[in-house]
Amino acid sequence: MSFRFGQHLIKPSVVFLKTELSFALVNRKPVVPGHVLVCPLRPAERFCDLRPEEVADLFRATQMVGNVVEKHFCGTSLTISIQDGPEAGQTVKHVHVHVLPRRAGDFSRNDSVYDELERHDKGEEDAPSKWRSEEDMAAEAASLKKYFQ
Ligand code: AMW
Repeated sequence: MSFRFGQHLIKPSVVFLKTELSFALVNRKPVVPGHVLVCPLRPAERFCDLRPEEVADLFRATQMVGNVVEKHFCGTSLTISIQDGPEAGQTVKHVHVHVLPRRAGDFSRNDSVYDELERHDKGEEDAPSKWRSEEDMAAEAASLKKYFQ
């Protein structure tokens, strides 16, 4: 069974967590190592479209995923971000929480992470040649899945 992520159909091999109402997948174009996405199973477009139980499940899943990617990628902090609507930089019309492990010095200007989030999946930056291979993504998902077993 594949997962819907806006216009994309996501293979189960790149999904590393499924809860009652949410799922988490690895990113084909991560801004930093371990940059993953947490989404509601129901393809709602905007954060305000989520039901209270979906918000609760999404944020509990985000908390668990944050703990895991921070540990697995040897981070010491997290950037957690939602681009909610096109003017906020949202390209995939399905609510998703970006979770990025952070370390000292990973960006020379700390908040440049937000510029990168804005840029990384638009225009030339989103060329298929810049995406990770499915094998690479599936291997990362398999490593992350182990934390939830
Ligand atoms: W948005 O700009 O809509 O806040 O973020 C979309 C995110 O989804 C980006 O990080 C992008 O790299 C990622 N992405 C888009 N399509 C896929 C896909 N098929 N598999 C994995 N990640 C994807």
